Amino acid sequence: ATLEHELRRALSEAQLLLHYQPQVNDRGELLGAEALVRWQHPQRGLVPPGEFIPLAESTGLILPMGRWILHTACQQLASWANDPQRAELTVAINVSARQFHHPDFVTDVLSALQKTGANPHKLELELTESQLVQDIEALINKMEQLRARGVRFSLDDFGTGYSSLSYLKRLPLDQLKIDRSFVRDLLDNASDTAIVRTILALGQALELRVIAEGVESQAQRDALLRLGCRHFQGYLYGVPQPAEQIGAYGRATL
Ligand code: G
Ligand code: G
Ligand code: MN
Ligand code: NA
Repeated sequence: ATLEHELRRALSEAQLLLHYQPQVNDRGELLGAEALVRWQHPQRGLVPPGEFIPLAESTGLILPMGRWILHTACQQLASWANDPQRAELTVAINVSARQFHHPDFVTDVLSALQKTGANPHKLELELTESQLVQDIEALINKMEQLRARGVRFSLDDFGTGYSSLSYLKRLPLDQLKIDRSFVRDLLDNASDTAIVRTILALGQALELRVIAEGVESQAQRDALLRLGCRHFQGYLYGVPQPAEQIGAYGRATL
């Protein structure tokens, strides 16, 4: 069977699952998690998204897959809402360009929220710069419709794309995610330090929260903190993991 055929079957036979990666504040308190899709393949084992998301996008399978991801992550939010230990957690979802630009996107998000009873204020949608180069009026309009219900927006992999600053200023965003490529060599690369400092200053000027991705060591975290970063995600705090493990130790400092 071709990979496309297998991917279709993955959807109908419930072989997809979501893992969640912790996001923490400067005190190491768990604030929420980013949902990351995995494919539990009957023969190949756990297939990472880098190996099937591009195919899902080119075949259009990303549409039903994206709806499943939205629904499942919202179900998780609704379930955490009933657990005193996890009630305040947020969930971030990666939205692909094709999914976001589909005419039904806003309706799909609202329907996932309504069907699951998830709190829209706890839902964050991650967009990447490359998907923002389209019709800006239509883009802002979609974002505003969802923001009116409380949904928040993050700009993922920030710094790796090519959005102009004037463009960025117009977008109704809530958060920038510093791409992990800048965090990786932060400790010994002066350019990366300057870039991170600039992104943090930009966040401050535009009143956007900034979270650093790919934080793997305490030294990286300390350097980020000295530069003024207050939110972190990365292996230092946890790999993407099954939902049951998220917050299993309460809001204990990670
Ligand atoms: O988890 P991992 O590092 O392998 O993810 C690789 C890439 O796949 C990342 O760029 C991530 O944004 C993307 N990805 C992971 N989960 C999802 C998802 O649920 N939807 C979309 N559209 N992309 C995802
Ligand atoms: O593109 P996006 O930011 O959505 O992708 C997140 C991806 O980054 C996930 O696939 C996740 O597995 C990976 N990731 C998360 N934390 C770290 C980290 O600390 N180091 C590295 N190298 N990758 C990470
Ligand atoms: Mn992401
Ligand atoms: Na990213």
